[in-house]
Amino acid sequence: MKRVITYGTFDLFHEGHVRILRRAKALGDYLVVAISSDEFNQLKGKKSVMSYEQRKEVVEAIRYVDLVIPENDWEQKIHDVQKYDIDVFVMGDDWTGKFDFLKDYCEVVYLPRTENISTTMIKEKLNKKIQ
Ligand code: C2G
Repeated sequence: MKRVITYGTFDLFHEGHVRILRRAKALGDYLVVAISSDEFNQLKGKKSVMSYEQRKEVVEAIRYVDLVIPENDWEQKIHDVQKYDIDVFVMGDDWTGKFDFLKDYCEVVYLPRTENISTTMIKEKLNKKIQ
């Protein structure tokens, strides 16, 4: 049983999120997704439209996802990798290099981001429509 983990906000869920989760799951048999709490989002300087509970409900419904846990701080990743017996840590390549310290504990994989979609783009489109 190869176990994979990935982290993110997953606000306004879109195909970029689907594709990273699909590819992460394809690297193993069991996928854990750590979703940023509302408080941690503030720390990240992100204000999500959807609350943690809403984002959790959406991600839990994704066929590739086996378990959703909260991401409360930057420091929990080593603990999570050990607690959930993780073999592979996956992130989009906008994070390349940022989590290489995890290589002492598991495989670290950065996957290409999906082009032309982001939560920010969706918000900008909506704002234009309202104006
Ligand atoms: N992503 C992607 N393609 C996009 C948008 C996002 O592959 N067009 C990926 C990101 O690279 C990330 C995941 O989807 O791996 C979640 O993206 P966000 O919700 O923006 O999460 P982020 O703010 O990057 O949080 O500790 C790590 C952080 O919590 C990551």
